[in-house]
Amino acid sequence: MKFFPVELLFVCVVYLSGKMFTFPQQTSTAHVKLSTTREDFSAVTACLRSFTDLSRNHILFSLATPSAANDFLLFKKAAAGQIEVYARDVTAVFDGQEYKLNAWLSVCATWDSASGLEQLWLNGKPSCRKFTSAGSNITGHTIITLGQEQDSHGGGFDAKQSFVGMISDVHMWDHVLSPCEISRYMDNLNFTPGNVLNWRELDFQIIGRVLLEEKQNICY
Ligand SMILES: *[C@@H]1O[C@H](CO)[C@@H](O)[C@H](O)[C@H]1NC(C)=O
Ligand SMILES: [Ca+2]
Repeated sequence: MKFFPVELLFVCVVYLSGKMFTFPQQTSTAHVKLSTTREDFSAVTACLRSFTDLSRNHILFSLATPSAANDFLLFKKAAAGQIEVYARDVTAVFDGQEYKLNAWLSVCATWDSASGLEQLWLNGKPSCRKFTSAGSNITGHTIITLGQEQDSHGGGFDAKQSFVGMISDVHMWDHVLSPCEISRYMDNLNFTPGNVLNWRELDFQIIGRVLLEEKQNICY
């Protein structure tokens, strides 16, 4: 189960440990759609590992609901070191991030509606804690995409914001993980998998040229 022809719509739940999605070209169509039946979030943690050589704007994680296209979003800006995290359509920019090209990066972002605070974690390092939006939940039919950024619920893609490279180990929780739990994810130790998205039993659809491949282990 390695290659999927272009334009094939593929739906399944697979044990994805040791695997990655490869997004091999810039398009405004190719993406992975992640399914969840959960619809009401008062807090979120999303984590993934990514590998890219893009220095332009690009999306890492896009969660949209009918009322907010940027309900929860991780976005790498073209400006060096800047990563944006949106919650409820409001963004905070995290600057000075060591976003290396051509390397696997571990990225997590948290938000909770009680305080309205977000935090970004990159390769084990926490960011400042910043305010975006408090007092309302992420509510309504949730569509999560990898590879494309949603400007509308499930669509509105822009090739210039697409992701090219590899993504693995995607998890999402309905609460803010403790710093210790985030460190365990980042260090690839035992951690409690996501209760909204769990890479080990991910429910997904591939649309367009995205490949599910084995992660490459380099021998020294
Ligand atoms: C927000 O979400 C939480 C968790 O799903 C839920 O318990 C709470 O009732 C929601 N609040 C509102 C105002 O809908
Ligand atoms: Ca966009």
